[in-house]
Amino acid sequence: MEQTFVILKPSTISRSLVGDVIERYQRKGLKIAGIKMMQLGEEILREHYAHLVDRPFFPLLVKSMTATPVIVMVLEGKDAVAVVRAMTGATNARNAVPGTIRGDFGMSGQENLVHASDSVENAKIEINRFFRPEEIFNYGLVTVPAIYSPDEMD
Ligand code: IDP
Ligand code: MG
Repeated sequence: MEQTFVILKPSTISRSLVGDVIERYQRKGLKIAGIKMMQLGEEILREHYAHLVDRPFFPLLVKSMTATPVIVMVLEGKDAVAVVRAMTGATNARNAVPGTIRGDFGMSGQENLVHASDSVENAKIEINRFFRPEEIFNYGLVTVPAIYSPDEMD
């Protein structure tokens, strides 16, 4: 099934919301295929946020993303990229719809709790950037037949 990439940002770690955020993904029916804690640095952030390096707020973004370790995850499910993006909410958490992670937990455009891949193509690139192949696990979830109909399980 499709995989997507998520970062629980320092705003999630600092506010002790790790359990609340992960619980949402699990309750939705997404499978955790990979998860680990790591300290990000400027080099990987310049790659990951290449579309933002020339923006005036980029130094603040690096400071924010390196303030504590982060938790990176690979989540798996049907249409996982679009589903997780929808659960994430708008970039500026003040504009994010209630019911989304940013909409329920955040008040900031920068300290917006989570990163989620925005396309299937970028999800593949981001997973490869942050995970080694042996850190991603292929295992069965006994709940799957209750989460999907047989013709949705491809
Ligand atoms: P996204 O996280 O919703 O995909 P992007 O535009 O890819 O949004 O931006 C990446 C991250 O950079 C955002 O999640 C946020 O932390 C930060 N960011 C984006 N735009 C701004 C801004 O205008 N001010 C401060 N931080 C920003
Ligand atoms: Mg983005």
